[in-house]
Amino acid sequence: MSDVVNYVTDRNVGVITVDNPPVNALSQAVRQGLLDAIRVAASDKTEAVIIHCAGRTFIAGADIKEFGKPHAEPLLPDLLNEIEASEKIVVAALHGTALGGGFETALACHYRIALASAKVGLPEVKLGLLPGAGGTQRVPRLAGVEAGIDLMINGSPIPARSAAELGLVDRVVEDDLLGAARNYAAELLDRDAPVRRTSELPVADVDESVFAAASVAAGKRARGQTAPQRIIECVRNATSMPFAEGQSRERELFSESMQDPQSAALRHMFFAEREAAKIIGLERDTEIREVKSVGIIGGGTMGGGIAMSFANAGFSVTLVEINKEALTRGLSIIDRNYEGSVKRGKLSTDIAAECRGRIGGATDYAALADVDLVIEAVFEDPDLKKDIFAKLDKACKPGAILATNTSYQDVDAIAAATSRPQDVLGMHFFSPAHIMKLLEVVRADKTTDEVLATVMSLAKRIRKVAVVSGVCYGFIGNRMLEGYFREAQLCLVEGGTPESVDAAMFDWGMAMGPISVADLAGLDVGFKARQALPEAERGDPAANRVPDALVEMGRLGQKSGTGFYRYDAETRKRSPDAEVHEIIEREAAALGIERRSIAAQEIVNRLVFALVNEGIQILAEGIAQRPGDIDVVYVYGYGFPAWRGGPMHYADSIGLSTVLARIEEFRERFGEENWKPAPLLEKLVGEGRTLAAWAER
Ligand code: 3H9
Repeated sequence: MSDVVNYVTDRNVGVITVDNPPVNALSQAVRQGLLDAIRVAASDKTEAVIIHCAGRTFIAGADIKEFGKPHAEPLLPDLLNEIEASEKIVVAALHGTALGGGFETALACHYRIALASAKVGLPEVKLGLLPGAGGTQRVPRLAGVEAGIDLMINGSPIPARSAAELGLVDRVVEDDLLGAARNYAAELLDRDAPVRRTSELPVADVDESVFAAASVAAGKRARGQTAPQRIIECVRNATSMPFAEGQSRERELFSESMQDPQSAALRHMFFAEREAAKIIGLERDTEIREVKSVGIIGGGTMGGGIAMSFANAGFSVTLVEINKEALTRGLSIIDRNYEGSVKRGKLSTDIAAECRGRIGGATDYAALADVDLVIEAVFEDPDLKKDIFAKLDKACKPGAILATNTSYQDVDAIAAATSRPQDVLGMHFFSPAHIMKLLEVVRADKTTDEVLATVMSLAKRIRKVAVVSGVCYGFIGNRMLEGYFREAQLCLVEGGTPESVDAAMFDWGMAMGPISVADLAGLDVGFKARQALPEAERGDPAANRVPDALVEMGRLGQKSGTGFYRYDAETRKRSPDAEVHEIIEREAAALGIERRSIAAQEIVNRLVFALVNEGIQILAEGIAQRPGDIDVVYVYGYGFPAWRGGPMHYADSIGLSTVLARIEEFRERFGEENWKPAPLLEKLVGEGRTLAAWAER
């Protein structure tokens, strides 16, 4: 029938098969193929039709690559309305992930059967969109208003059985989906089941307050985002308008979302995340080493979290500490973390016990003789790290990959402490490592392609989003943070307060303000890192005055109960501290700074443009492969709002000339030391190009 949609008849049943790898996305060809097939089925001798998919999944949604291009007929909502209007029973047979427009296709069918392993969902919200092919109108008719709003605002897929409980799926089977779908169709015909059109079902009444409550909840959960509010409006329409009117309003709001810069940013993130996994210059078929067992050196918070990440993905893990006490302490932190995961409902007791059972301990490197990968996660002491790598070189088998979790140190120097620098690289996890998604993979000078490719594929197995970084102080993320934190501290002494600086960034969309982040990380961490550097490299002294003073007073941040804020011992809730305000004023006076009122916009511009400028420099130096990689680092590792697309996409979206103009203004006001535009930024503005265009070189 077509390359991507096939139609065959089997006695009295017509079977439509979509076959558009990799995920059966609804490209124009698929939509046309489905329309042709349903029209042929309408006029042949069959009595019922099954829609199913070849390959690994049912339709995973609209083809995101077509977004932003002119609409090509047939449009999905029209196609689905025609499927629903069929006079013959249409059964959708679901496997894999039936998502977005794919699940909407299923909802337009009259009955749905699914494999128990299938998941269904409407993830459009994650792309800054709403279900635009009748989903907002059909879901409330099947699952009710509250469950419907929840499904669409949450965006995460749910298992077939949960969908069946909600009324979104009619039958769940363990295997032989197509056989079961044929039997189901036969059964429906036998019992003269009606052509059950979802659009003709009523929507259960709900109190108006449900929508207000959902709107407030979405405002909190998805702070700053527009799509959830549009979804709620659509669902409210489903309760007050006839289907056709609700659907036409859904189309208008879908178009609005598509034009919204938030959706452009989130779609950019979707592709950036997948592109980051690809290493420029590396063959797709680069051989990778088998990794089954992992050794971790250091049982602190970081080492423990890394151990859990691997154990949770089925690897056997050996945690090595310097003595029995330290090992017991390390393993007990892991125990507590697993207990926490069970309490929060993230893992069942059985699964947690199974994962915990994969982690063993040792106090001797001899225990690492046979492991395939070792990750060193001790504190940031370069000599200690080199010493450990020299020992690992002796203890580990040939071919074992040796990785350091350092946040700042020179991975080339660490590799040089071994006789096998080709097997050494950085794996920089983010705390808490069993929860945070980001992994910076630091490619050292001599790291082989095979080792790099192995670690990138491992990252996927432990469900991390990996980004490759070259070697430099702080790699991509922490190096960019330096200017961001510097400006936060300068805004403080120039007239801000911890509260005003944090509020400016939080309201702009950051997960946490920079001052709270510093308190969470521990003020002593930055302090020690500064002390380890020659004085000339410690950064702007004006930016260090207040944090240094706090550390000297024993105010180390959350862990000591006081830092820039005061923390409740039980709840960890923070409150402002007048003493800190006094310290800030005192240090400002000592620096001869006349404090002034600083607007939130100035705070945002100074912090964000410092990030952007350094990011562009990192690109120019080839430390990051592409702008999207930096965006992935910031969204997954540093709480940058995904709906702003990461710092590089954000810079492109507001225009590089605007970014340069602000940086030049700051250079005038605050001096060249801190505000030197990246030469690549100046070049691109001169050429009228974007970072995205530059990346396509
Ligand atoms: C929508 O449906 C709007 C409608 O409501 C209304 C319309 C009017 N399109 O993730 P993977 C590519 S909005 C195009 O690595 P996995 C992906 O880029 C859409 N391409 O695999 C990658 O390509 P490459 C709602 C897509 O097994 C390859 O497929 N749907 C699409 O880890 C493999 O992807 C969604 O938002 C797409 N829709 O996960 C679902 N999806 O190899 C988005 C994937 O060149 N997709 N690709 O890098 C997903 O969540 C995951 O891809 C999925 C598979 C779970 C399906």
